[in-house]
Amino acid sequence: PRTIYLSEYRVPDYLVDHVDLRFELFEEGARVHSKLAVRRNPEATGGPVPLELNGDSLTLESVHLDGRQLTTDEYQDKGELLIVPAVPDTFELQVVTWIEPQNNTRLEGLYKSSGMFCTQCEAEGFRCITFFPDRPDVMARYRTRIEADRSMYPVLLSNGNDVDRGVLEGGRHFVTWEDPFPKPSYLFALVAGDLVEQKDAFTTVSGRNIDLRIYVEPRNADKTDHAMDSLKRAMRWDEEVYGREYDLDIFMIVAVDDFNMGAMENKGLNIFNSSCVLARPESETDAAFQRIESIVAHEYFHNWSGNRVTCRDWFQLSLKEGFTVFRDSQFSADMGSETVNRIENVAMLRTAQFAEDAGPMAHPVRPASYMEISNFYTLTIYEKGAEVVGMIHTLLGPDLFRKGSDLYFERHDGQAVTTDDFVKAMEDASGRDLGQFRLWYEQAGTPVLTVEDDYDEAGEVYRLTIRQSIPATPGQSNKKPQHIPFALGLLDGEGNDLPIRLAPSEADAPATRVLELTEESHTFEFPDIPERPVPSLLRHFSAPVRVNYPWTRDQLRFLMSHDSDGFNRWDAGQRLAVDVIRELSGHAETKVDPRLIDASRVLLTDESADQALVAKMLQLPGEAYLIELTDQADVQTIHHARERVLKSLATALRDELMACYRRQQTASHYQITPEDVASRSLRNMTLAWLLHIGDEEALELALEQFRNASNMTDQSGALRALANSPFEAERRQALDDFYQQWQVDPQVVEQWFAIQASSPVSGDLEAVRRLLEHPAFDWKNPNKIRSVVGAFAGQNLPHFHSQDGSGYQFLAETIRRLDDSNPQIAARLTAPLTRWRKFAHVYSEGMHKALESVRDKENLSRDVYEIVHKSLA
Ligand code: B3K
Ligand code: ZN
Repeated sequence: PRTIYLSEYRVPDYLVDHVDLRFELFEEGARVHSKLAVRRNPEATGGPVPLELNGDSLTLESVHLDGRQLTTDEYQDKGELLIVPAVPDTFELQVVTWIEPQNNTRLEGLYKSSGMFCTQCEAEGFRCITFFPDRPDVMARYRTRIEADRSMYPVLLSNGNDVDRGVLEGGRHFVTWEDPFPKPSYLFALVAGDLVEQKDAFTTVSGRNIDLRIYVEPRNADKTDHAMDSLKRAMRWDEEVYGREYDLDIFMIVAVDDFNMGAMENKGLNIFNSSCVLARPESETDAAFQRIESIVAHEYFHNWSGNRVTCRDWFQLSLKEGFTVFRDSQFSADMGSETVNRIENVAMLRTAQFAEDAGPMAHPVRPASYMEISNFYTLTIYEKGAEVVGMIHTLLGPDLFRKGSDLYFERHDGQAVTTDDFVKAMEDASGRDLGQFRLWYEQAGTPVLTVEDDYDEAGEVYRLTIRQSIPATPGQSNKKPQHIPFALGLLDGEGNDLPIRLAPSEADAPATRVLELTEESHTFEFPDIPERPVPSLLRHFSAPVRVNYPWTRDQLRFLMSHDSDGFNRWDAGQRLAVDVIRELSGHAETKVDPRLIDASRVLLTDESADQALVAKMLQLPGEAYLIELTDQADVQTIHHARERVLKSLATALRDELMACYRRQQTASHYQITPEDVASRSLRNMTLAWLLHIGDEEALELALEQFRNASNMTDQSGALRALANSPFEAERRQALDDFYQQWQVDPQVVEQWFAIQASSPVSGDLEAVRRLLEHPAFDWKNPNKIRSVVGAFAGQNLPHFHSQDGSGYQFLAETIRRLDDSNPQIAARLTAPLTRWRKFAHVYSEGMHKALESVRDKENLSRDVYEIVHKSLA
């Protein structure tokens, strides 16, 4: 496969102003008639060039130019390219193609999911529908007529407003849609199916009335309320916080079961993976409710950050994704608990994005090259990209940031632009120089900050020296220092914030001060500090960096209870736990530091503390994070050390855990307030700890909770605790009962798969292989694959990293099997193997072998090829 470089970017030779599509949908395939109004791009240089259109898996039936059918020697059909050598400056091109959606297992372009037709065009799926300049800087107005059997496909949807409909011969009908906004082809969408709709309405700030509709299969009709409420909240929020109003008269969401990712922001017609939109309390967990709220908002926010202003080319992907993730995190923080949201985002970033940034697939937020763009929908583009936007927000402050985003939307409305254009708008609106800041987009790798301090008692001056270094990443060895906002607090002996001055007697000294690091090393002096303070570093995780500072365990405990920054309270607890787990690793005699037990006791018993934060603080750092912090990681040793800490805590705090469990009473009416979510999470956590140590009384409580739960958070929490407990008979029974109860609901069956596949107790490799044979498993459904294979490789680390290499071989087999049918999913599953260099030899050898066996498959897809070859390089 060929590598594509950002430096090769050229403006398109031809532009398309208008696209007229007609789809004839049948069971044996679909005929696509396309009529393009094309003109030479005035910005393109050089003489006339051939017209080149992208295509993929298309059967070409005919080509007409300005109404005249071209003979086969007037064009070249090269499969991936349709070339018409001689074209005038302005013309109309008509192309008819035949495609087979019913055989499309890649789930890109037009395909079928449980009997309905649907599309996925980002990034390069439109070329699987018809020949087209399939690149985001070609923006056109679309008119789409869909024709299909009337009884099988009563609902026919596309982007924009529906302008015409009627009945055709042979039991068929049609609907025509017109989208007034020019858009890139990746935002095109079509849906045809037998769906029910939930209707609602929204009045915009300027008084326009918008029709809201969610389309689902009839069996899911009772699962749309939460998405609809989330949508209305998101629409209001975007008006209030960003001044963004919705622009079409109708906004539609469709749920489909077979989908490669979470959801897609097609103009006016968002298509969602069922698991990211459908929920009711009985069958979905709090986590699902929260995920749905944030994804519905994310896709909605794309209407401005992505659709109205889109990407010039796919290297700019973070322009829309980083900014939109930043926006949806702000929204979630406003809807729930700010601190808890920050903790969850950072935990994910530090576990998974830092790992990506330190591995063979590391790339800048704006990559310089790729082979397959689908591989670049990464944590770096999304989450690190959001952190980069967040740092601009921190540096500018909320008001100037808003001025910047207003300017960005106004200046670039209707355009396809670059991350640089975004930064420029922020600079122009604020007057700040973000020149050095741009390195965040260009340099890969996670900066490491090393912090040293000293205190001058006589002069009452506290000094902080911060050094930054950025590790080498593939293709980038010598990095320049970056511009890093570093939020600092200083605590006195009582735990109060000291005012932080940069000059003596500075007035209005803040309690949290954002220092700006621009050099390799910076020394800051803080006067008027009457005693040696405890530093609270990188408050609110003000930059996506690693921080090294020699905290003592007493300092960490002190920060856990006193830091005014909730995020750093949590972080101090994590650092203490990491330190204790590491101390135990490979040392069977070492006892768990009583300070960790005491700290946990305080958390468990302090009813006045913010319970949402408490629930987070009590969770031990995950195995994946512990691995990420370790060179030459020994997974089994890490797993056992963490287990030992967990068991010591559960044993020592048995009564407190029981009391905490019994104290949690949520309102009988299910709500997803931060308080209720925290309460359910504490219940499930205390239960899990107690079952982990085989507590008989807790077993009774778990069984009761499992049987009598009125919502899925409680029921699956109990099931998860049982599935990870030593009570074999009860655990099997509960798993069987759960399946019997929920087998009609595929989303719950996915949870049932994942609970087992991710469980070190219930999910050894043999059990996981049995799940693949289960009648509910389906190799064509990405959610099922993720809930078994993904959960095993991503969360069941002791079994996946079995030292005999069987887990790796299993994953390699799965990837080889999926590579032909669904390369995107196969490539995603490859991620856990790519980091083989991170592990001790007993592991890395097996991972390497597994990668080689994938590499040696014939006709490897471009998706998997890129990842495997970069990982082995
Ligand atoms: N933009 C889509 C992701 C498309 C992935 C294509 N392989 C969803 C989102 O980020 O909103
Ligand atoms: Zn997105």
